[in-house]
Amino acid sequence: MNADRNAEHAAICLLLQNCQQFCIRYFAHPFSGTSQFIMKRIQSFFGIVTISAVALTGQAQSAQAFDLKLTNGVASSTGVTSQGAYSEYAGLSTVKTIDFNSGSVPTKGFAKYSFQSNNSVSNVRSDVWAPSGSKGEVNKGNYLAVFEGNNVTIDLASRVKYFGIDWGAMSGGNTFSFYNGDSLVKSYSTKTVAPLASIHAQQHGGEGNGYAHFTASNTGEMFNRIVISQVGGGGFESDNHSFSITDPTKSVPEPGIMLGLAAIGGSIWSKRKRG
Ligand SMILES: [Ca+2]
Ligand SMILES: [Ca+2]
Repeated sequence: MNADRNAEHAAICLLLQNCQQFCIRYFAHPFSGTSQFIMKRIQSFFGIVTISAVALTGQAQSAQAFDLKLTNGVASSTGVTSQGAYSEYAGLSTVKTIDFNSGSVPTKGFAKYSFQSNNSVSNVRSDVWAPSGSKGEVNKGNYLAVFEGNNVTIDLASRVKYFGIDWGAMSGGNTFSFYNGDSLVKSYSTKTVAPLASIHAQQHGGEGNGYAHFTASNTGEMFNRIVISQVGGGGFESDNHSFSITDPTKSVPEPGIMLGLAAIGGSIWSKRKRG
């Protein structure tokens, strides 16, 4: 009996957590008024502590290597489509985002940016080569550009599991390197990513654009330094960098998963009414 009860609690905990993350993703708020009322009634009925779901989620998704996924990204949290694509996870409280719209790179705070060489060619700028929006829209804001002979190092105040980046006008030789201190954890180049891009922006002559999500699967792969460099001709254009100490990709289920979890919750609810 205890095992059954624990399984029910675990399923409902997961449902509650995922409902919260669903609301963050689609309503840019942890709970809308209606969903908050429903959540409180469910919690009251089952007497549940939602922290249990965090542990359950972690157990359910563990064996995975350092990963790269490319999506189209989304509009800004306020629906603006002329500032490039943002991470689907940018609305989470655990995710920090840098949009470069101040006109320069941050040199203090959680993420400190520095150019290897202070030539004026690699810089924060605004022009037609800015990474596009999630549907290929022209980005009219400032973005980060790096060219051959230079690179940008991002030093982080603590190790993170997640880095997201609007990567635009993909050119051969764009390179990412992830470090833990001085130890290289992982490296990626255009060759790996460009074939995955589904946006081919007209303003970039058809070059690939997309939102890249880099995630470490365990603490051993966490990183605190990222180097963005350009090998050869062309430029490395990026915008809307997002960082998270935890892995946000594991906390936001797709709508289909939400429906499945809702079905589990409904089944348990019916069972309780009958029993
Ligand atoms: Ca920007
Ligand atoms: Ca480029």
